[in-house]
Amino acid sequence: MAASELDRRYMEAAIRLSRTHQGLTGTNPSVATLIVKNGVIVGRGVTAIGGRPHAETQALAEAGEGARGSTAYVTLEPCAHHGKTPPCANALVTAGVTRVVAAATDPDDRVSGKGYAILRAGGIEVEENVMAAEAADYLAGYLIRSARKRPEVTLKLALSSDGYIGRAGEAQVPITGSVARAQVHLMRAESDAILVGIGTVLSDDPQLTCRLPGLEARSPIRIVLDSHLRLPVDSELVRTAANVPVWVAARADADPAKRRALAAAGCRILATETDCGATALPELLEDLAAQGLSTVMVEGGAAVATSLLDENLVDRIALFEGAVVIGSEAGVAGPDLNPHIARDFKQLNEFRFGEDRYREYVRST
Ligand code: AOF
Ligand code: ZN
Repeated sequence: MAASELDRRYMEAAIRLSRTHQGLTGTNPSVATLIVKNGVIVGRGVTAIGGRPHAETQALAEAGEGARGSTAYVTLEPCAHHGKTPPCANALVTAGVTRVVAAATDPDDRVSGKGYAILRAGGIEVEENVMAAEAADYLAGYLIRSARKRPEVTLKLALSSDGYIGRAGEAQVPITGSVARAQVHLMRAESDAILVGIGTVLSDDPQLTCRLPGLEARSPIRIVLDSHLRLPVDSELVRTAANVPVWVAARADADPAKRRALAAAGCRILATETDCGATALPELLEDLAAQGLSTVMVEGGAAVATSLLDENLVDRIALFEGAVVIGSEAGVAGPDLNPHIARDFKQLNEFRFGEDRYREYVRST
């Protein structure tokens, strides 16, 4: 039986469920499973915090005997490998599930089609690629890390209505309102790391944490591109480094005394061969992926954004536009986005957050 409109609606619900652990599952993607029998959801599962147990085993445990004769909706192909637990594909067969509707195929070599093969060999009817694009959007960090050996890079920008990112000589000029700011904090919580250039730290002294009530513990790693270790030891970032990690990418030959001072304050120093400009970025991102990071959100400034765009290292642009007017006398220009958007991106959506306009673009090339 081909996928129906109802199948798509269950899959949509599963994709939304998968979002709840986005950023919390380590190198494992956050995936979800819904087990549906006679129109009733009898089991739900989302990859556990830390990455295990997998979604399917939890959903099957909740469904119990109810899984027999059911349909399972999975946002990623069920695994086929023996990790800490037996393969989810086998668990679905053993539980007596009769139909599996799946969104994305797992690129992991240990799975990649083998999960579907186990299901079919066990007599399960399998529907692949149902809402695959929507699921892939949520799995982007995992899929990009797997295909490109680097994290998914999201460039977050807030522009005034006249197109500026700040006012010269002034720290943290408010450009968007409270609703948009809350959304940015949620995006931080869902990211593995936030990345900024040292210029942004020196001018704004930002915290870059998630300060949404109840989600404070979900602040991501904060990464500063700082070739010459100019990061002040009394900055907000360094003062909070014991609670929320701070990684500093610096030249290997940067001042050893400063290196020791930052390390003593709890920062981790990542060495790069060259200045942290465009040339060091691919290597740095590869290093971050090797250390298990799947998603990085870039929050400033214009130089870092321009380098990443020029190197084709941006996968997603999250563009907030506020009602504020800054004026050309003091306006700090952002990166020149338009040629990049026209050439390499397509618009994914558009919302309003309070008074502010939000548009999201994803790479189309
Ligand atoms: C699933 N369900 O919920 C997730 C899956 O280290 P392990 O044993 O946990 O395996 C990690 C791999 O499992 C990961 O690379 C991906 O292929 C798959 N993720 N699979 O059946 C899940 N999160
Ligand atoms: Zn599994």
